[in-house]
Amino acid sequence: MPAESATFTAHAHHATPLPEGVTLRHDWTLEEVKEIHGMPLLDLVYRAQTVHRQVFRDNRVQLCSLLSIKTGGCPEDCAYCPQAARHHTGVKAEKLMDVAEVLESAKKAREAGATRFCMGAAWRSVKDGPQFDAVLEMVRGVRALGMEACATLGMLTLSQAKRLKEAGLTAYNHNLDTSESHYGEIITTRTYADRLQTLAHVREAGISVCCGGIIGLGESLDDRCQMLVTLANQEVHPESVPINALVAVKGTPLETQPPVEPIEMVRMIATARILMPASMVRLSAGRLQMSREAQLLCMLAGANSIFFGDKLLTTGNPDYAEDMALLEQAGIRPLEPNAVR
Ligand code: SAM
Ligand code: DTB
Ligand code: SF4
Repeated sequence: MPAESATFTAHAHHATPLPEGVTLRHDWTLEEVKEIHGMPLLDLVYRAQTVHRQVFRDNRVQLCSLLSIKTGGCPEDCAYCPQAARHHTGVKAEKLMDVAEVLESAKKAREAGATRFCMGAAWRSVKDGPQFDAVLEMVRGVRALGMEACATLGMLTLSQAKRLKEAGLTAYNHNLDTSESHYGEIITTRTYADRLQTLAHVREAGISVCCGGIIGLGESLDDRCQMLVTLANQEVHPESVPINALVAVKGTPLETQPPVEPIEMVRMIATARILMPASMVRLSAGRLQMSREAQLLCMLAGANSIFFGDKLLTTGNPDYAEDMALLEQAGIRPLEPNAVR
């Protein structure tokens, strides 16, 4: 079926049919996933691209902009994170940003071509009160700009998830980060079950789920594949799956981790694309360390979104001009706002 004729929206795959021949499975085994992940690279990329073109229009990548609305001073102990108060990384703890400032930044991102605005807060969990009310205001403001709004604020109760939904939040980002068995090596201040609980609240509130992970934390190939199994075997696939390469920040316990090989990102992205054909797969942190060619290979493997703008939360990202040049050179067009596939 020609991809152009598939006119269902990217965030309501229940209401809208998948193209013929595409089925979503929720019963992947670790063995199967390891086999896919370990295929000869060109076969793997070919299979992922084939799946990709069944579902998505070709040559389209969504541009998302990230903003840290509350930076640093986080009580959690995530070993990779520069914002944990206990790591001495030079990231200073700041207050929650003003609503107006955040919306100014969203407007700039929109003018530069971003269609999704993601707001991150270095919180363990959301507390009801004036700060949460301000975040709800930010969400309304971003939606009023015609952009998709995503937030990542730590753990949420069901009632908080419902309030975010009412404010118009498109998606909530809450990553599993790694496999359940490796989780305790990376974070001790909360459990995998806590993560899954928040994801259930997000799902129940009717917000689209953005959930993925990081490679390069010292995990095994089994851990990487097991994380993908956990993501893909949820009752509904996360609509959005960010794949991050560790940005090893000085002062964190993972500062001496060897850099992730770009080909490992390609394998993760291709496998995620094959397991979750209808989800947005996002080439997230770590692009600064990747060549243009490696980034394009990730897109060939099914990545259809990048963070756009020279900053992630606290670390760097290629600047607008560089990314525009890359997309232009490759003939890739940004997905228009509220895009259909
Ligand atoms: N505090 C909230 C939480 O952890 O759920 C939201 C913000 S937190 C910074 C969002 C995600 O950023 C983490 O789950 C992790 O996947 C990613 N992240 C943080 N530091 C990273 C790093 N150094 N390299 C790659 N990804 C990172
Ligand atoms: C995600 O998976 N990656 C983004 C977003 N979700 C919030 C965060 C990347 C953070 C990289 C480290 C930093 O800039 O502080
Ligand atoms: Fe805090 Fe989130 Fe960083 Fe963990 S990843 S230390 S919860 S900001």
